[in-house]
Amino acid sequence: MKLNEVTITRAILSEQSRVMLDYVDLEVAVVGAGPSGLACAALLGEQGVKVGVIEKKLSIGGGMWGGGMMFPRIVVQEEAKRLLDHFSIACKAFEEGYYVAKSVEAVAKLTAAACDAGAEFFNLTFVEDVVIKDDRRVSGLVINWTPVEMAGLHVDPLTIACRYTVDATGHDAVVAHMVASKGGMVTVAGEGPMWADRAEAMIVGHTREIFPGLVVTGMAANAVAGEHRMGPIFGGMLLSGERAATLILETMR
Ligand code: 48F
Repeated sequence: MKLNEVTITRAILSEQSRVMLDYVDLEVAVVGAGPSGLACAALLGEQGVKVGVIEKKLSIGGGMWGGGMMFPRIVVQEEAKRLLDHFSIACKAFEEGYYVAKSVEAVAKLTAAACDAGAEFFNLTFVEDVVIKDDRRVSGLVINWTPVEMAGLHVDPLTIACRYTVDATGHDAVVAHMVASKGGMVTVAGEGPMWADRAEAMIVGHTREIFPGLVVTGMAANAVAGEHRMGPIFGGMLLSGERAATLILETMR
């Protein structure tokens, strides 16, 4: 078989154009492909929800890739071990209640689970604004290519519609800040100093709909609540992603 470069180009353009047109309108937009966003997207996808994951960077995985200070291992506590098992992420017991997993495997398996569940990934794409109309609800997102922002180019963005947005942008709580900046409808307290035990205990409770249509998860949930950070223990991120998915399923269906 002789390969034709133009056929390869046509295959990529036609398939991605089809997907992008389809995902102009979606049920849930997960902003940020770190551990909480990936878990949320995978669990929503498993329930048949149309999910798009929008990730600013080229790579998927957020802060999970780097493990702890570039040692590619993460720690997960007993409460979240069932989610490691759910996503077939191998782990080793360390001391009682502490499990160690490979950060790269964890990202790869969460990503694969989200793909298998039908979630679509839009990487190199960033959310630069939200749509809020008379119904006072986040009903869409304004997106653009990351290289446009990096190059400082003046290129107008495009807009997609979504029933729910999940702010899974980590420590910066980017989408929550956007809503907060539009007239103080939401307050972002900012995250507190390191306190792993408390931060992990509180994160699921902080995972909530902070504004109609906008659910915060992962470190974004703790940052909005003024809660502590926890470092390279990731059980809370997975449990928070699961909580965000459950909240949305409960209200959407
Ligand atoms: O930071 P990140 O991994 O978020 P997370 O799921 O997990 C936090 C942990 O990694 C770690 C921790 C664990 O104890 O504290 O920090 O809460 O992933 C956030 C992702 O959001 C992307 C960003 O590139 C990263 O991959 N992101 C940030 N801003 C935007 C965005 C944006 N405006 N549009 C799209 N993606």
